[in-house]
Amino acid sequence: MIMLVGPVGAGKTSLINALNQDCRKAEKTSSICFCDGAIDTPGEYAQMPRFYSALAVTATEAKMVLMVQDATDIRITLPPGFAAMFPRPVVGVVTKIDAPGADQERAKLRLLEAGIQEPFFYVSAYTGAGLADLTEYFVRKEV
Ligand SMILES: Nc1nc2c(ncn2[C@@H]2O[C@H](COP(=O)(O)OP(=O)(O)O)[C@@H](O)[C@H]2O)c(=O)[nH]1
Ligand SMILES: [Mg+2]
Repeated sequence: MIMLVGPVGAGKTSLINALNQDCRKAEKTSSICFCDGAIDTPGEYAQMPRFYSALAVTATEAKMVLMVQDATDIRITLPPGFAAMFPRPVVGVVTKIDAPGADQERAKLRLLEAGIQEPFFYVSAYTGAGLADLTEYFVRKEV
């Protein structure tokens, strides 16, 4: 089981759907959702400190946390050192690498600032780029 964390619109639900080869369009996620072998979380939870404890507790249900960073997002949305809050290994995933304005280096910097270490994964839910690498990593780590 993996848990996905990241701001509103980062591409968490789309990534879960793509990993499951589910072509449904992602609907807005309004509560923590145990679905399709993953824990999906509302973006607001990563953006509002009062929800952090809920995220940390829910992470105990997962074997790994995916911290999702949108490659097109110029804002700093993840708090510094955010990764240290989780009781599970945190892996950085950069989404939307297909999109205009995507900047993988900037996205990587955001993840480093959030306290996440290599390896980072660069994916697109639209084109499927990078999904095989990520899936292989899950298999290797037995999540
Ligand atoms: N270009 C592009 N857009 C994406 C990708 N993944 C998600 N999106 C779009 O980004 C928006 C937010 O996606 P969503 O999965 O709902 O994000 P969430 O709030 O993190 O769950 C939607 O309009 C998606 O269609 C991607 O890989 N490439
Ligand atoms: Mg969502």
